Amino acid sequence: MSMAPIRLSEEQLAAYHREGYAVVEDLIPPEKVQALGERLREYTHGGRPADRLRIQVEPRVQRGEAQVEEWGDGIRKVDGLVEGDELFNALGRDENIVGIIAQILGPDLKLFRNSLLLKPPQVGSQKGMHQDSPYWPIQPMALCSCWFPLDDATPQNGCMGVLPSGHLRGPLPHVRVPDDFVVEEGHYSFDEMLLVPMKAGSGLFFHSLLPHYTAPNNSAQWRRAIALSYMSSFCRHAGDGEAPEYYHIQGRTFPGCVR
Ligand SMILES: O=C(O)CCC(=O)C(=O)O
Repeated sequence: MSMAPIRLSEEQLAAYHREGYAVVEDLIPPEKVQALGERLREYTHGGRPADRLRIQVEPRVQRGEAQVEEWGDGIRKVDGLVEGDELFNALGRDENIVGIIAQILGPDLKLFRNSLLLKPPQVGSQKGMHQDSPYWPIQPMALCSCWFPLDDATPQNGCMGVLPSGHLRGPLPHVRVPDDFVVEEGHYSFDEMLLVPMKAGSGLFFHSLLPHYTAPNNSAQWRRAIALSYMSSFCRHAGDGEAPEYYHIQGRTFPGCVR
């Protein structure tokens, strides 16, 4: 039995453009969430070679300021699974995710990044308030990420917090602080932040200029999430050095635009 594709309603699409984000419940079915979590654990806790992945360990664990039982329990971020793993590859091309992204960005799409963002119990650190585009060498600054948790994301274990409509302020000044790169103080207030608790498998689609934040995980529960960030093939690479070849998802590519 084929299921009807999941898409944003007209109201949800209008809300995305107005607020900078949209939540889609039950985007990824539970059995797929479970399979992704199991596959992830094979990379982080043994069973599959992780040497081709880009792995970031929690800075406090790295510095010996926090202890974990196993190496995999201190991992903060894993990049590059869509390119090398067939399960994650299929996820990057998921009909529902890509269909919704195409509603937002149009049909010609490339993948900018794919990351597993892990907040292990007790040691998962905060991600300070930031916009993604100031980190990224892509113009115009209008990418869209699909972020979804593999565990229920709660205020206690580090669910997303967003500044609704903050993408309309354009790029805000960012400053380096220890272990992070965040919106400069005075350009927002935490009072404006809306927490977005989500069930595992629900998806948050958000604009690359939407300021967002996640708290440290002081709970006993994992908070694992996957972020897939897409761009229109009309975007340009605006960084230093040679432009990388970005993963092609669907549609046309254009001369002078991202390869
Ligand atoms: O998952 C997190 O804790 C932070 C995610 C984030 O900042 C992002 O996906 O841009």
